[in-house]
Amino acid sequence: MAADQDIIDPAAGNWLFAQGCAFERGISALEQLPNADRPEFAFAGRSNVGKSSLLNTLTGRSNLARVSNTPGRTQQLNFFRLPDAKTGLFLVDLPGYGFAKAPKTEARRWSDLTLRYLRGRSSLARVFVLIDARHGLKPADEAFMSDLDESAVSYQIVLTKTDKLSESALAERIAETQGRARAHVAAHPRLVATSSVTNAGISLLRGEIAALIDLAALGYKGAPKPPPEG
Ligand SMILES: Nc1nc2c(ncn2[C@@H]2O[C@H](COP(=O)(O)OP(=O)(O)OP(=O)(O)O)[C@@H](O)[C@H]2O)c(=O)[nH]1
Ligand SMILES: [Mg+2]
Repeated sequence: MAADQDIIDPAAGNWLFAQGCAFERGISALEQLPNADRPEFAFAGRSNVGKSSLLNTLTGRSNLARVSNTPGRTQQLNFFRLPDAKTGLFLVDLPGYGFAKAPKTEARRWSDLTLRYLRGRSSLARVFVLIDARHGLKPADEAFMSDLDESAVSYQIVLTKTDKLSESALAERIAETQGRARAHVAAHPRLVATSSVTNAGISLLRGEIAALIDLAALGYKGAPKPPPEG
């Protein structure tokens, strides 16, 4: 598959995420969306899966996106711009789904807004669907992924909290999740296994984003070339 031939360059990703990041706005209605004038990467997943933590770790900012022990904390679509100073890309922290304790009407309102955003956003480059490595794909994740399949919104699975698993349990989880993702037409074949505690997979995930961006336009010169021999 062509996607497997993509070249992921963690160094380019690390460069991109060293350029500074800032909060753009939080929205609770589609009319409040920023202009679709740059590539956008959205982070979705069940409540408490670690979306906000992952954004903080990616950007190296410990409190850029709010992290909470209280599921359902992120109730808006929160936009962050990267780099801060130039037009580069948007990162979007989405409200979590599958949060049983939220009032039904409110939960439905958030998920309606999120789905309408995902289906209609022309500048959306990729959705990262975060899955807790301890739990794997749950029915709510499969349902969300099927929604994205039907709307032809391309997404990539990112395992979170891999620090909570032994190496062998993680290898099993990766194989199992990848196998099940193959049944989903819009799922990217590569999976990224991450931890916001150990930083595992963080440079790789930055590289996935950098691969879809015009880095030269942001001033990236590439890795320095070794001097010619002789
Ligand atoms: N061990 C471990 N804990 C993590 C990791 N990432 C997040 N957590 C913890 O998981 C809890 C939820 O993290 P959040 O980042 O707030 O999760 P969220 O997906 O943004 O949650 P909502 O906004 O409520 O949907 C917090 O207690 C985090 O400290 C990780 O990689 N490893
Ligand atoms: Mg959050």
